[in-house]
Amino acid sequence: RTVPGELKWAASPSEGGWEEVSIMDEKNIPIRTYQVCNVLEPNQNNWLRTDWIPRSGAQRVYVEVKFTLRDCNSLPGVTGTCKETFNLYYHESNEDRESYIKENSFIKVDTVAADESFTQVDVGDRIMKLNTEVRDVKVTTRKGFYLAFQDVGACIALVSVRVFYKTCPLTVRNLATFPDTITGADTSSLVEVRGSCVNQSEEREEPKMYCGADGEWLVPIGGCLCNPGYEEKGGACKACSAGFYKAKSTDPGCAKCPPHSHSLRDGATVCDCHSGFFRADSDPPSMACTQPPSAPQQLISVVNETSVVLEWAPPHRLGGRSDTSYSLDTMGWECNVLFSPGQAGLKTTRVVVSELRAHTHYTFIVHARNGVSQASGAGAAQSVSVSVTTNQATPSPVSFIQATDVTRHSLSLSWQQPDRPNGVILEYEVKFYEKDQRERSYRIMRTFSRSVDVTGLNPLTVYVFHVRARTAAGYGEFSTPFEFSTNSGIHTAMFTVFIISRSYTTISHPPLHPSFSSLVSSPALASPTVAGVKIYVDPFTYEDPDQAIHEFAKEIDVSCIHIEKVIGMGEFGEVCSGRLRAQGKREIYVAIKSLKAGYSDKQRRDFLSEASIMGQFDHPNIIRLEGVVTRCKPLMIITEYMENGSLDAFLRKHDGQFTVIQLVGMLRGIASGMKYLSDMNYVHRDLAARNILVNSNLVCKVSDFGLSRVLEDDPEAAYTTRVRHIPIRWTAPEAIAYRKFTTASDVWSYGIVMWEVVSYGERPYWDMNNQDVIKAIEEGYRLPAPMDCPVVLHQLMLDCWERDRAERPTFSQILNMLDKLIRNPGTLRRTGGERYLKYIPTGTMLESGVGSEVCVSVIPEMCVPEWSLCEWLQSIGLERYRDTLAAAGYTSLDSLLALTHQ
Ligand code: ACK
Repeated sequence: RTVPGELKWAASPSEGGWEEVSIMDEKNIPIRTYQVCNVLEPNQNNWLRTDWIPRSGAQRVYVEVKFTLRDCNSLPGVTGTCKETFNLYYHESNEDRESYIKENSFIKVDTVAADESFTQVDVGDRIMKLNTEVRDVKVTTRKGFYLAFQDVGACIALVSVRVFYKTCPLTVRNLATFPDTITGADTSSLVEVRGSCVNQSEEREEPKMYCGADGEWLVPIGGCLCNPGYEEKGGACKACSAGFYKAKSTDPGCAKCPPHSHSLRDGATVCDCHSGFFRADSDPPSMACTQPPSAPQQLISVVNETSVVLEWAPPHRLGGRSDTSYSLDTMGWECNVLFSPGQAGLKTTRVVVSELRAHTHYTFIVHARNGVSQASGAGAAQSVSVSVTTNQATPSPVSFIQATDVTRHSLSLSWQQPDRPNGVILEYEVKFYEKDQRERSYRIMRTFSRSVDVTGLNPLTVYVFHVRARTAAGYGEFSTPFEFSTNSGIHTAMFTVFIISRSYTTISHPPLHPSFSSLVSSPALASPTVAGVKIYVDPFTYEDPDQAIHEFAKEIDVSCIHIEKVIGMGEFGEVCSGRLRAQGKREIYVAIKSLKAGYSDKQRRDFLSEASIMGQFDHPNIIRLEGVVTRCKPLMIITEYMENGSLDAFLRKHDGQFTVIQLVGMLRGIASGMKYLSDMNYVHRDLAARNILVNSNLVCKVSDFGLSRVLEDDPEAAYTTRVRHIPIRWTAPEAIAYRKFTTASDVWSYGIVMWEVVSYGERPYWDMNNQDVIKAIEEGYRLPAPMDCPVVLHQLMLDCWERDRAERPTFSQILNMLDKLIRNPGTLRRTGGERYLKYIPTGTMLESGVGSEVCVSVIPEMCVPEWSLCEWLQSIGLERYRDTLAAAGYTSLDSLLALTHQ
């Protein structure tokens, strides 16, 4: 169609067959055609052949032919000779050499018929119906090919022949470039193409696609990712701009530099830290730059003979990291010093340093470091130090005993000096007995040297020997037992032998406490009274602790106790549950606290002091002492059994499961117990939910009359144990600041217990650290009302937390207040929050006198009148929403319950 001059395709026959004719098209534009119209003559075989067409890598070519064809029926008298089709042929060849048509070498592609034929050839009023037919043919064997049109007697004009092949066009998919690709030889064949990553990108997975026969790209697989410092934009990888970075090719895009870092140039893979900030090798680039910590704070030391407990608070500045660790150095170094849990890489803020020399001055340095301490250049950790002097201590045990010169009746014993003599050894004590006899009868020998000849032994008998050393500080512990057997040898020796029977002599002293010396004429009088009220006696005023214990606690025969199982760990050893059948009494369940073996005199004293204190009390809300076992080991304290264990754990286990009245019932019990203690002039000092026990009837009882108050008279202990023994969160500020422990400080703690109870065992001040708690209280901060806490209860808590202790209520006032609340449950209506209380049980049983058991779990429930929506909104300070809610159709509390967060 587009060729202006003559095409000069080969034709056969060269005359009378296909002829090149110029005609006008529909738009009267002259075009070239090849025509043939020998419809009247039979046996036509007219060939027309194109010029040689180079294949150009194509494997399948498409031939689009446009032609017109005359309808045979419209031609009179042509029956039998007129045809309405022509045949398309092709022939592959390497060269454009063939000047004539080799019909035999051509292969037929198809017989082409017209979709449309026309009936007239009247040029003046032509109705040309152009047909377009496309055929495709595989050409794979030679460099090019010819096409040929065979006419067998039709009336045709070829108007246009277009030959083409298809490609999948150049494209970028998943950041990989795929080149322009020629389609495959077969209509169903796919050409697999490998893409190449665009600039500044790398292969994620080999990029591949398939080029389909129609020139469509199919099934993209794999792809590329922009390099670090680059991100994808419009199918290309663009550099991250300044202030942004991309660390890994797999990161989704450029991200803003994390805090305390910057990037000045485009294409940053990491942001540089601002000066003074650092990144540890293991820190990801997405992490903020951080700083080393400041020094640990408030390092305190508690010396216990040759051990020191060091405790400190975390640094004020952690530098934005959570990997602070501590290490310890000692000045006045000794190689065998033990650090527990360790000396370096510590996560805890407490270390016990033991096996120090007695009476020696040490300086301990505690360093704080974190992941960037090294990177910060100095490598130096921030540190704080403390100096201590260890106490006098008894010698460590003798660790090895040897027997020589063994005869029938004697042997020679020798041993090494203890590893840590802790002073000048004044003498050694050897204790021995026949193994069969156990310790029922034993002998003791004392000597200044490190050996002794033992005589007067029975022949062929196994003896057990223990040796201990004595310094000015007293006896050390006995060595572990060493067994030796006598034989038939003969030996004589002369040594002093002391035979000691195992019995204790008790010397009675009157109590030493000056305030009681006028009241108590004889220590045999159990508890003093002031104006008819019983007053508690501090067992530590007795010089002999055993006297106090036997005064206030009943000795129980161990055979009456049946231990069943371990229920926990106490300060001094296991706590077990079991049964006690005292003579003439019914069997009861009891809790049994025991003193673990290897205790010191002081531990024994502290352990039994709790029983001496508890034994003086008799109140339904104070844990009842059943008695003690002191005459055989282990020592035991037997108390009533509280099925539900300690209150804090119990509440956490039953979060949200009690009515407000039940909670107030528990608080009432505790207040009642505390009123009794304060009437007895007893200051608890460690009132906290963990020290309240709960029985199966939900009755709460105050327990733990431990050793927190023991240290008061020891000025040194009071100083060093100051922070360690004070439960900061529960303790009144004046007690923390200057150890002013009074009933008013117990009232402060009671307020905290109220908060613990109403919040179902939440930790007061959550995870704030002790120092922050002290600061916050100092600045006037007080714990907010727990969820669903009635306003009146929170107000009572706030009253307990008055800074001026004289302003705090007494336990008697607290008790009256709680009783009032229980009698008028309406005053406990909720203050908002999620749990809406419809039914509040009343507490008729609770009206019985002070000190009676409160059995809150069986209190019947009563329906209280419901609030109006308006009253409720008022109570939570949101009455301004009344009209909005009303306009939306919420007029009752019931309808409001259907509201969701949305
Ligand atoms: O929370 P608990 O179960 O209650 O775990 C501790 C553990 O022993 C160590 O003190 C439990 N416990 C202490 N005294 C008693 C007691 N009288 N009755 C029941 N459990 C007790 C306490």
